[in-house]
Amino acid sequence: MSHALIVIDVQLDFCPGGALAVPDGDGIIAGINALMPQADAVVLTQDWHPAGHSSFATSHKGHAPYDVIDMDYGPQVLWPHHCVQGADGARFHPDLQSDGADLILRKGYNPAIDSYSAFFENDHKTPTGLEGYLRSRGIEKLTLVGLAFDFCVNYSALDAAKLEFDVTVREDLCRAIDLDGSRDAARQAMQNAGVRLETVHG
Ligand code: VGL
Ligand code: ZN
Repeated sequence: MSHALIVIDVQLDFCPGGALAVPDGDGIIAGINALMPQADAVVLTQDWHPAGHSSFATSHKGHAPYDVIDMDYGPQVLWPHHCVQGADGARFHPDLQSDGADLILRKGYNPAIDSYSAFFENDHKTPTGLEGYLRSRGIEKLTLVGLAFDFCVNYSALDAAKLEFDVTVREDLCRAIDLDGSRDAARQAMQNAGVRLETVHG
């Protein structure tokens, strides 16, 4: 059974010093690099928003970062400006071995819809194309790592499970934003969906 490593959003804006820094976000990079040679395929995702994206608080008058609003497709957390196409903060962390990637998948480029998941935008309908890529390469088993555990990793893992991939999240190679208990909620949701949460002590 072919196996892919899916590395979610290890970008400068999600690391310490970045616009939407995840605590210790860069602490997982060495461990991720070490997993790359063991995978049949390595996919890196890159959060990639146009300026003025609808997920940015500044695009909604009277709203502040971390407010939650109702969009056509459901509730949406508003974020600080982050991962703007072409900006430094959107680049991969320089320590991430991006040369090891078979595919770099960008997401969140649609101005009107956010895309946490690597498989579908936040309307849960618009595909990114990743499913087709993996299936046409004969991949059935996925290991997910990266940032943030409770948002993009969580959404990606839930979609992957729904698509009937065999999904493991290496929790030790993820870090969480943890907004209002979102970390525990994400763990629960992934467990309920049949996602394997694994921590390797090394
Ligand atoms: C993410 C919030 C906004 C993530 C991306 O990668 O988890 N979180 N955009
Ligand atoms: Zn984003």
